[in-house]
Amino acid sequence: MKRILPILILLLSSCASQKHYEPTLKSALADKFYIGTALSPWQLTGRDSLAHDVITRHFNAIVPENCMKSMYLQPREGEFRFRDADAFVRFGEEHDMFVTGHCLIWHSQLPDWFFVDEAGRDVSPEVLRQRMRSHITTVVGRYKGRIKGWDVVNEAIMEDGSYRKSKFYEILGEEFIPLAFQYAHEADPEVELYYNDYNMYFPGKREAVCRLVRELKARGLRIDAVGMQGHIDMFGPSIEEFEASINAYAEAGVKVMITEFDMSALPSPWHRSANISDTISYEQRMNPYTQGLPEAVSAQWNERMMQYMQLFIAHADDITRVTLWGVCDGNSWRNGFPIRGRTDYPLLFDRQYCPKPVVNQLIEELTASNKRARSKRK
Ligand code: 9MR
Repeated sequence: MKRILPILILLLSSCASQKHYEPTLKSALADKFYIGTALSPWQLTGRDSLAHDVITRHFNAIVPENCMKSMYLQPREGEFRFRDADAFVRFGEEHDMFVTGHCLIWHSQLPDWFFVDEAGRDVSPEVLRQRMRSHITTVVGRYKGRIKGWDVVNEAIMEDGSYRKSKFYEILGEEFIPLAFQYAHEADPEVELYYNDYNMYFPGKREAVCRLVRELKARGLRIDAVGMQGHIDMFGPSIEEFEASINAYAEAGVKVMITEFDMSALPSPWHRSANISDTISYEQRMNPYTQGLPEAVSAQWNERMMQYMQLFIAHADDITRVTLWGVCDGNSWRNGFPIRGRTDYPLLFDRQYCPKPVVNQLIEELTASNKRARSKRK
């Protein structure tokens, strides 16, 4: 009890004044874009009432952080497990949210059996096509009409514009991408389809993704949006770099979604990436803020986050959704990447589930400008 008491006091007293702060993020941004968050199964139960309050008050779009990846949905060939995914979709419906599925075809978090036969050899192109079709048809078909958009292919292109040498690519060549879009569209002709990737502001990747979009469209295949993940940090990318890609994707003829936004507040002296295999070993100096973020760093973080939000708002005609990769700092994957065991501060809500200054600033500014726009119209 001795140890729990301070935590209880902290939680009870935390952001009490802001708890009923109105309006919320989703109402302030209502005429701009959906504002979303990634969820884990335990956040759906409602037992964590603080998280539940933040999720349902501030967000109107959700994406599953892990439970719809192929290793969880189809751990063995033909054996599907939908319990967590079903609960996730139900949660979105109960709270009238825009539900996105993540992700159908990805080289990572994929069950071992997907590419190999019984003897452990690579399967033929034909078998892989059949496995892709069966996975996509079963999963998309199950949530037909309920999931509004799918990340069909995730992270298939490298920063220099070349194709990632995944098993999908090795066995099927570039064709695996159009095939995945085709199968998804056949399974639910109404559902929106997206290509999703990180480091989408790199010029090489940008050109290749624009080429891909144009090619899919030229073949008559459906692609509605490009997802720019946006796992950024305090040192880059610049607003201008990011904006150049928003413009380029929009010009290629699709909507843009910011699909996995978070901004690390920690030292990041490496090449930026969201590639989970790039884990770096722990060093104390790389984890300087275990007791909280110093005022000056927090001010910088909030200012840079505000600049990004303003960028997205300025491009609201092209951007249909901005989704944060998690609800609050304590649950973010970035505490473990690319170095395990750090204390990071990448999201809009802190470890006590309180909104950071940028949230209130955003709500205030949007409310004021919405009011001005309304009185102009009168
Ligand atoms: O946030 C996810 C984390 O919990 C998983 O351990 C990790 C495994 O690869 O995947 C994370 O989410 C990734 C997302 O699905 C695709 N883009 C990069 C994200 C961060 O790695």
